[in-house]
Amino acid sequence: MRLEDFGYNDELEKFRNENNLRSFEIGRVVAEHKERYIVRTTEGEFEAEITGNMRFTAESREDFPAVGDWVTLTTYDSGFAIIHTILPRFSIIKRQAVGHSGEIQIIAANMDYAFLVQAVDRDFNINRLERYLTMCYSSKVRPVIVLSKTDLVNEMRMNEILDSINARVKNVPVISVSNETPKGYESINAFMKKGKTYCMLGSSGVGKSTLLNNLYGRTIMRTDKISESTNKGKHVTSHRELFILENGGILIDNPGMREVGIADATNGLEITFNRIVRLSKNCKFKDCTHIREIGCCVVEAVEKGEIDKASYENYLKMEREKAHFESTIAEKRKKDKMFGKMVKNYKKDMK
Ligand SMILES: Nc1nc2c(ncn2[C@@H]2O[C@H](COP(=O)(O)OP(=O)(O)OP(=O)(O)O)[C@@H](O)[C@H]2O)c(=O)[nH]1
Ligand SMILES: [Mg+2]
Ligand SMILES: [Zn+2]
Repeated sequence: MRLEDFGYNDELEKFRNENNLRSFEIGRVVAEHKERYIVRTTEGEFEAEITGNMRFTAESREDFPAVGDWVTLTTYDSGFAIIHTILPRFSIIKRQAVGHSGEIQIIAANMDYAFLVQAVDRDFNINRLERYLTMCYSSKVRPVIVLSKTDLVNEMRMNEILDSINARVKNVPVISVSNETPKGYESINAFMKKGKTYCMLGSSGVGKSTLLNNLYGRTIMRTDKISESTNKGKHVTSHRELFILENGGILIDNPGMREVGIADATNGLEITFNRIVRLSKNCKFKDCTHIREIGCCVVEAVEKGEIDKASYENYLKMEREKAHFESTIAEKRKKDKMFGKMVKNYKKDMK
């Protein structure tokens, strides 16, 4: 295997040369199991750990390798390797982990596209789709909507779903597939490009691993039927892993997500709700909340039916979450700073 087959490109090569990293080997993180990484190089697969220094200087989760990362490493004949540096990422998908305030989870690094997979039988939810879109835009990853299990609904329902997407989502490709028939596979295969990296995001049980297995040509990820009692997926996939498909594309399977929290939504909301944000620039008040102010262009457009009301409500909800997230982060920074000062003063006093 050549590095290019795994998505290696000129920019990475340039960085490697400019930073005198040629003495190390180079590889891509293809899987992660609790701080142990599987890294693919031209020589094969290695089980790797990071250097003590990297662990010691890490300030956040982002300073650790993630699936999709390009890293420099030293490999040993035993199949073991040490990771020295993470090459700069051109994109990184993160989200706020459920239950922990401010805790960030890295989903994947260096993704070109994200397949937002929703099953059309009961999983389809346009509000959630707007959340995934926001996550993609703030991560600099291009979104593609993949509607799965199309064999389970009739044409009328299918058109209803497509119409509801068209009403609220602009400029995002939509691919409909069935893993059973297998309708839509030619579209997916035509869409995927050699050397580009794609990841699948969606709820449990929507058919992500089934799609990966079929595109790969054999069963490499375990799948399971959805629970009869809850009608939901059983969270079968529990880790992230990257594979090269027959069509040349590189695909990452992900565990199903329970919730899509809005973490760092910089620019994300502006792109997803681009019409609303543009209109809001003309509101009478600079700090307009677009709820009940006089001279609010957003409310006016909603009342005139120019903006979908449900989309507007989803926007307000996500804006509130973003504000909340930003204030917890600011609070945390303040505390860290205070702690830093305390340590400094302590050191001074010791002298
Ligand atoms: N009818 C139908 N069933 C499908 C389709 N795709 C997947 N399934 C079934 O749905 C169930 C769940 O599929 P998985 O591929 O395991 O789902 P997943 O998205 O990987 O789920 P997690 O790993 O839990 O996130 C399995 O029983 C599949 O056979 C489809 O297109 N049509
Ligand atoms: Mg799965
Ligand atoms: Zn307004």
